[in-house]
Amino acid sequence: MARILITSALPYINGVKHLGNLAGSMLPADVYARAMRLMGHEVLYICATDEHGTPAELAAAKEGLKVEDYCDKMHEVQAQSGADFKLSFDYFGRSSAPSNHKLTQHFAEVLEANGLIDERVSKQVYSHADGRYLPDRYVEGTCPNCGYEAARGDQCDNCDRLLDPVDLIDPYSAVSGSKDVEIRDTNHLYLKQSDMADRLRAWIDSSTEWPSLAKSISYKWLDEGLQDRAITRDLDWGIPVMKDGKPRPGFENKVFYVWFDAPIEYIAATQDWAEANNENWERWWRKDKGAEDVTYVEFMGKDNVAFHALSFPTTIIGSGEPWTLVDKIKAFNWVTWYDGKFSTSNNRGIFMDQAIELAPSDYWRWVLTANAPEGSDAPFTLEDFQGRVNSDLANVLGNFVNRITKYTVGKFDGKLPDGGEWGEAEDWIVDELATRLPALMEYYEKMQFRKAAAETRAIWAAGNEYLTQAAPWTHYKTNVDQAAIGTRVGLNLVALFGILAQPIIPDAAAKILDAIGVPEKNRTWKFDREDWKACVSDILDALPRGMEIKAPDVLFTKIEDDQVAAWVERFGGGEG
Ligand code: B3M
Ligand code: ZN
Repeated sequence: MARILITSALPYINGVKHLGNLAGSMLPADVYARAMRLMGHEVLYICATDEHGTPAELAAAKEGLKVEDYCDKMHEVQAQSGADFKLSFDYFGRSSAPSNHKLTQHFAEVLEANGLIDERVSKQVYSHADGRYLPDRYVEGTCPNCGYEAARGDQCDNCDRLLDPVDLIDPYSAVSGSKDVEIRDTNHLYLKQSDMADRLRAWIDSSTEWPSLAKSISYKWLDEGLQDRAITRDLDWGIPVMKDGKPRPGFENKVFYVWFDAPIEYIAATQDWAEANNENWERWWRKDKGAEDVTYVEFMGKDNVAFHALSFPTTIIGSGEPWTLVDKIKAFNWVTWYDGKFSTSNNRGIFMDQAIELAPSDYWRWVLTANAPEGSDAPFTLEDFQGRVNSDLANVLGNFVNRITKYTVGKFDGKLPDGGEWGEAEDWIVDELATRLPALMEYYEKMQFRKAAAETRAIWAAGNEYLTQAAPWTHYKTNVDQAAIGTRVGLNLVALFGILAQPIIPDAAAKILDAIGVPEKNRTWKFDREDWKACVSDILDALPRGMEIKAPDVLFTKIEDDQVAAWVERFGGGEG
């Protein structure tokens, strides 16, 4: 049994997330957390809202709210979305929490003591009209890299290049729109990432378990030459910059940069989890206090890799303290809305709060996992959504479960039948499962989610094939025993399908397992991996003969063409 710490990138506070955000960090982290728990590992899955920085301030201003109030409100909204999508966080924290203030200030202090932070004069955009400096997203202008005209000061949405506001061509204030801006000198703290480049490269070289996307992005950054980064900003909202327990002189109107404090929140949220649950956070995060055997896995979209593979490790390693360092980074490409971007302003794409009104969370979870943007960007289309729900869930899984449970209720009095001889069809399904089940376990362990979903579906399809071969319904009149074994194995397959479906479609899985009456303790994935054939044979005869089973209520409702048409109308479709 291992101990696995899982974090997913912290969703920005500035609005409900769209399906692409969900698919590229929180959902796969949840699926992984659930799978690892089923395997019997001790799992801690931590997430939080990312509440600082210009996105929060801008969004609050737009709603006419004080930023604190805006964050209170949106934290609740996001926590609700997480619950609606059955994201099984052990704790969903807030980066504005006092614990994160304290810890962020602590890291800054030790990094400075270790010579990894220094104070430098830096160039900032100052707006006369607004009477203030304009950090990050407070400035917009033309991207120096690709020429996109509405690039934000921190990053270009068109080419994804990270930017410094002073690099923008024709900058203007995002607050007032004013072009009356100038570049002024002001002091900021810098994290000396360049000093750490060699150590980071050696560490990444030795980190053999990172999936390829995160690794290749990290090397790209290292090869381009790691830059030192300013970790403070001219803002009011955020974590104050201190020195010897007092506001740092010259930094009274500055706070830490959101990207400095956000990853530290992974630790601070664990502290808050421990506090709330009478648990011990150090055994997850301090190698000197019991965390030496923790495997730490981070989930995120590809634009977050640099911060997690280089900046945050600079904080962790540079502190010289025995903190847990990430072991595996699982990064994702983008989910696109048809062949373009999700966009709130252009009304393209579906957001989490809307999605949950249209269809149950399992439907979205299934499609977004089966179509996870792993090898490349993956388009989401409503037509594909309909196709996968109707075919994979309703036809392949739902029909199987319905057919065999209803048959049992009708022909065997709702009891798991005894009798019958093991035959060719049973040998066939044992062989099939004895290769597919270990493959499925491996896909989960390697965090290959598309393959895990495809294998799950293939196992359901094999069940259908088994029923075709065993055909209990045709044997019933002439040979009840023959019908009995087909039905019995079929019901055991239903139980297995429910057990295997839990990480991706937890609600439907629970419905199936409840109907079959599988007790909680038997829903795990503690398979005997030494001998898969024996293990599978046991699985197919696991339910006690004579036990009472029910047919579950309708598991999946098919999505009709006119529903899809209405959704396309509302959310935009392929034409955009
Ligand atoms: N909030 C960026 C994002 O949502 C950021 C992630 C922080 S993870 C520490 O893409
Ligand atoms: Zn650009």
